[in-house]
Amino acid sequence: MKRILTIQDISCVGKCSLTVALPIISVLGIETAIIPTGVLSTHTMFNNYTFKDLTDEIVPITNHWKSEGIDFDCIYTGYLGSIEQVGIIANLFDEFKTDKNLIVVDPAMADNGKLYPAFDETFAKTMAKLCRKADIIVPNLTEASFMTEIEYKESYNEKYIKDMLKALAELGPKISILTGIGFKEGSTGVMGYDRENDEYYYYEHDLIEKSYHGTGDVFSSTLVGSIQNNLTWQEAIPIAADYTAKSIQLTIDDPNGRDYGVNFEEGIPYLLERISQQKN
Ligand code: PXL
Repeated sequence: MKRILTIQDISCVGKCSLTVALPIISVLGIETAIIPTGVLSTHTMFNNYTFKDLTDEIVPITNHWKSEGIDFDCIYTGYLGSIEQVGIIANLFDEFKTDKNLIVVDPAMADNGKLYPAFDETFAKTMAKLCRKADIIVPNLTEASFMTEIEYKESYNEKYIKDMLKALAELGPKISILTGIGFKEGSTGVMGYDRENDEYYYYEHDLIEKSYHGTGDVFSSTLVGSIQNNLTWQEAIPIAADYTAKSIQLTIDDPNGRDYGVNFEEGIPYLLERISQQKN
């Protein structure tokens, strides 16, 4: 069985980061080790959330793992709490990187043109440096624009997106995957760029107008879990995008739905069906 290490916060209520990554990656048949970077009562879109920083735990945890000879097929990071933490994770990548394993960075820090409340532009620049060490990065357009310092645009054409992907590639990752990219009214999609082969891939699907927190984490966790099931990144993108859209639709359809995160749980049978179809 493959083993992923995912490094993100625990938002106790909110359906994002570890409470999304752990169930999704596990259900895809991958052992999921974690480093919780901090514990929050809720995600940061609630008011008055509590936050306990766990930065001091990271190095002792990884030192123990090193002494036990524990290694990982993939290391996947999401929301990280501070600049100091990003630096520690960069060292962790150096220590645990092998010839075979995959490093995936989802620079979860911004959306809709704005940084999340806990971050500033210096944090975004530090996150850009972490991307140098990644095989795959998964930003949305806002995160990409903060990291590349290219102006964020709400309406754009294909050239703007392809230039953004090239600028992301210059940060260092082999593959850059931009989420939430639509060129037509009523549609959205995901565009990826493979720097070594100079190849783009675009997957388009219907846009569901309502947006929720945690959808980026559903997408990235599914992408990572699918790739660890030996799918290519191009095969993994439609599954991750469609499962995210399904989770949004299930949330909208639920008369008792809560709006702080998406109903990825009831979409799990759909996800498993898609993965098994792709593997056959
Ligand atoms: O990736 C979303 C996310 C994760 N963790 C925390 C957040 C958010 C989004 O708001 O606040 C703590």
